[in-house]
Amino acid sequence: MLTKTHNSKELMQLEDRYGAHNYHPLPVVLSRGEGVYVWDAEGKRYYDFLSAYSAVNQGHCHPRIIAALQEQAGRLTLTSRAFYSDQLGVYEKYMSEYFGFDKILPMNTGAEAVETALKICRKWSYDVKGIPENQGHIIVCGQNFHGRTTTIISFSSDQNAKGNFGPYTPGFISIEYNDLDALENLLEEKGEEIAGFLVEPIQGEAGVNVPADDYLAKAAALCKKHNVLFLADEIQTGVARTGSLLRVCGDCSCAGHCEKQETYVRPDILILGKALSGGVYPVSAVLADDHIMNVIKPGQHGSTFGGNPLACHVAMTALEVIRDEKLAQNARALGKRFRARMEELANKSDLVTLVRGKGLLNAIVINDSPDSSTAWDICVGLRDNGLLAKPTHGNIIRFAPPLVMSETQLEECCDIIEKTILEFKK
Ligand code: IF1
Repeated sequence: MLTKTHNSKELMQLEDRYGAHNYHPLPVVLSRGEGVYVWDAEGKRYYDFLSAYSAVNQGHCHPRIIAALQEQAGRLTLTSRAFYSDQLGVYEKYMSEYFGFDKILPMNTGAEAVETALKICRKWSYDVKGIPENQGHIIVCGQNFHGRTTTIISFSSDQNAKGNFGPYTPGFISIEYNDLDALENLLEEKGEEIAGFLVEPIQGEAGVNVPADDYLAKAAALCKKHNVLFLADEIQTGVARTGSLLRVCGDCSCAGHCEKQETYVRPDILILGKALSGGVYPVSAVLADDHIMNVIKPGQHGSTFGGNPLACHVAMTALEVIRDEKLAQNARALGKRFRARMEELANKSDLVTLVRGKGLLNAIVINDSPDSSTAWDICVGLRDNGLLAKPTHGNIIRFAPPLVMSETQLEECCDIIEKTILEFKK
C-alpha cells in the first residue's frame, strides 16, 4: 500500500526513472479526485478540464459507480467467457436497449473495440457483401485518432504515432475528413471493394475538429448507397460528452436511445469506450444488428477480460448516472455558455483565434505556431491558477470538464481561463 511518503517532485522523478517515457505530462501529480475536482500530492485543488480524455464524464469517483465497483469486486470480478456469468446477459440486454442495437461485443480498451469493429467489418464484407477474401478495404480519415495498436496506427496520418512502427497493416484508404466529395468519388470508383467507413463524429485529438452539420448524415447515406458499413468511433464523443447521448444523435435533445430520430444518424457499427465505465475501469463495446454481428462465430474473437462481471456492473451503473443526472442536457447547456465566454475572450485577446466544439468537448486555437510552447505555457499558467488542461497538437488547448459541472463552477472556470490568458506574457 503506497503510504504518503513522497512529494510531487519525488513522484515525478520516480516516473521518469522507472517508467517508459511515452508521455510528457503537465508537471502536476494527482492523488485524489471527486466530481469536477482533483487534488495534487500537496493537497492543492484543481478543476479537471480534461476528464482523462473524456473518460470521467460522470465526475471523479462518482459514489454510485464506486459503490457498484466495490459491491461487485467483493463478489465476482472475472470468470472468463469459458463460462456464463450472472452479469453479462443482463448487461448485454441493457446495452442493446440503451443504444438501440441487436447485439454487443464487450471489450476493454477503446483500441480493442476499434480493432474488433474492423474485424467484424472485414468479415461481413467477405461473408455477406461477397468481396473476395483479403480484398476488403476500409476508408478512414486524415488526422484520425482511433488508438495505438499496430493496425490502427497503420492508417494514422500522425508520424509521431506511426513512425518506425512498420511494417503496417494493409487494407485502408485515407480521405480528407469532412469532405463528402472525396468519399463519394472513392465509393463511385471502388465501392465494390470497400467494406466500411470508419469515422470520428468529431475528431478529438486532431483538435476538436467539428465537421459540417450534414457531414455524418450524408456520409452514412453514401455508405448505404454503396453497401458499405458506417462505423462510428464514439469512444471520445459518446456517452453524453457532446450534448446528446451520442454525437451521431446530432442536436437531438434526447437523453439516450432516441425514439424521435429527429437528427439521429444510426451507424451500422457503434464503438464505445472511456466514459462507458465513468473512468473507474477499462470498458469498451462494439454494437451492431444481427445481420452484421452474427458473422462472428464461437472461437473467432475474444478477450480474457471482455465482458467481465465487474465491467458489466460498473458500466450499467455509469450509464444510469448519465441518464438519471441528465448529463447530456447539462453538457449541452454548459457547452453553449462555455463557447460564448470563450468567444468573448477571443474578442479581448489576440492570443485566442478560434473556439470550437459541441457540448463539453471544446477547444481554443492559440495564435502561435503549433511548434511554439505557447499553448503549453498557458496550460502551466492555468495549472497555477487551479485548472488543469493540456494542449493537443501544439497550439490547440482542449477543454473537456466532467459533465457534472454546475453553472457556477463553469463560470468560475471561465474566469480562471480568461484571467490566465489576459495576464499571459510570452
Ligand atoms: C493516448 C484523445 C488521443 C480515442 C478515440 C479510440 C481511442 C481513443 C476517438 C483509443 C483514445 C486517448 C488515448 C490517449 C490520449 C487520448 C486521445 F483524443 F482522447 F485525446 F490520443 F487522441 N478512439 N484517446 O480518443 O482508446 O485504447 O486509449 O482506450 O493514447 O495518448 P484507448
